[in-house]
Amino acid sequence: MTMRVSKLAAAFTAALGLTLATPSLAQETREFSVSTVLSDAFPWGQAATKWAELVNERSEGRLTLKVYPNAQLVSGDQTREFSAMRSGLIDMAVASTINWSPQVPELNLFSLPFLMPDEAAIDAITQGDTGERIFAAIDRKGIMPLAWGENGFRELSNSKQQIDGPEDLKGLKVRVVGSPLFLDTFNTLGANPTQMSWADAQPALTTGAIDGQENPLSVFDVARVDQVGQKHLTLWHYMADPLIFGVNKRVWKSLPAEDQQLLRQAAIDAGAWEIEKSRRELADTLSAIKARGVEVTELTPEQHQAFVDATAEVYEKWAPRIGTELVEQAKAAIAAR
Ligand code: X2X
Repeated sequence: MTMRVSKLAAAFTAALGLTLATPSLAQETREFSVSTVLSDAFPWGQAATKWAELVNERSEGRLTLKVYPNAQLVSGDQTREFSAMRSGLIDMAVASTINWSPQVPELNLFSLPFLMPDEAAIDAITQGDTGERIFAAIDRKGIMPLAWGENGFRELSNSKQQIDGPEDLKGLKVRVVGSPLFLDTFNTLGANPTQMSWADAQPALTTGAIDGQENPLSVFDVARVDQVGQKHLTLWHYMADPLIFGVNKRVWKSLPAEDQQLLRQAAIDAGAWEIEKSRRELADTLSAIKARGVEVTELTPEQHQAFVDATAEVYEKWAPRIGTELVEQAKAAIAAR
């Protein structure tokens, strides 16, 4: 008898399980847009593609992330991406801290010149309490941040001459993007910075309207920046822009908890994969650039220090805007790395 009851109960549970499972099996498939500035020819775009692949695989085809590269969802205007995402024009993004820094002042932390001397310093910020605090700031501004990736240390190129000291930058027309912090950094160095999108930068380099630009080695290499006259490259590692995987809040709230978890874990895995890959590829990328005849300048500790000294005043102006406490916390995390 007892046996029968438990069999019955098992059958009942199975039936219940089936009815519970049926709606989720029949659950509609959903597609979301993902904005990036660089395509999957670059590590950045590859991070987004990886995220999309993992989400598709792990949701068994139920969730699709469609990647729109070249900032096309904001007509190339990459510093509008955050606002477009917040307003719902874009569902998700894998974005550079630089491009969101006009709307999230805390993200200017990464743009402070010579704050992070090496990759371990980036990790000390992103993988610790400082990173959590930055994610909380993004969250407060209306985007759900899920994971970190990496664009990389940004190196300086130009068409005019070798640069190994601040005096070499005098009057040089350098393209920058993001918040006004970049104008301050390059003005302080005596350069003549001009803000423009990446879409506009490439023709401007070709025509010689600008003399120089700064971007990670992977971008210099894949976009073939040497072919538009940028023959001098200085490895000054003055800053690095992490990537952030983020989701519009309404989209986020519309997802059941298990799908939120799936999206988050896939972003963390895609980010870790991309960070490892782009760091591993750096040495080969540099060799390829040198092999194409680009003059690559490495700085001596003294030359490096001259740049650090020349940009010190950027901290005075920007630390209060970023949050003095946040800057101090980041410095402490870097010192303890
Ligand atoms: O515009 C740039 O320089 C780029 C591609 O690196 C960013 O989107 C920050």
